[in-house]
Amino acid sequence: MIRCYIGLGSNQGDSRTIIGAALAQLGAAEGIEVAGVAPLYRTAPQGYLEQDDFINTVAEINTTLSPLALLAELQRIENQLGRVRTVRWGPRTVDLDLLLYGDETINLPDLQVPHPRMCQRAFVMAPLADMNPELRLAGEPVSVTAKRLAGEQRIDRC
Ligand code: GSY
Repeated sequence: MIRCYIGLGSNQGDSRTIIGAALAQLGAAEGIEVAGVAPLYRTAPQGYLEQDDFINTVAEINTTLSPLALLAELQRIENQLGRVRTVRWGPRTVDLDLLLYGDETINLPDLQVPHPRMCQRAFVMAPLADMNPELRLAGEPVSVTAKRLAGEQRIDRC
């Protein structure tokens, strides 16, 4: 079993229900066990600012799937929950990002792990720090990164 972290976000539709449905589908998938889920956060949009707030969280999973098989499963769940890929940084029903796959580094055209922008995103680092504050990324514990980033983006537990 490989321990992985998945970032979940939604800012279209009933985001809390949609994230709940995504977590239920993750837990029901062959080769995936959900080991824990961080609290939900309401977060200001980052990147493209002219859109609604997001609901974000992070799930810890254990999986027997390969990285690409796990990515395919995440995309299947996104599609099943109605995700349509239109504006690159725009609103979305649900986004499931593979953040970490064990301690592997993966550089494929369709999959970069660790997720290349995760350490700049308070909406990822805060829930990740709730799950595993001592985890070290980019040379520091994620709890330290999360505290620093919290001053740069509005994020509230909800
Ligand atoms: O994959 C990230 C999607 N996304 C988000 C998000 O999930 N939350 C916030 N707050 N801003 C975002 N901008 C993008 S793109």
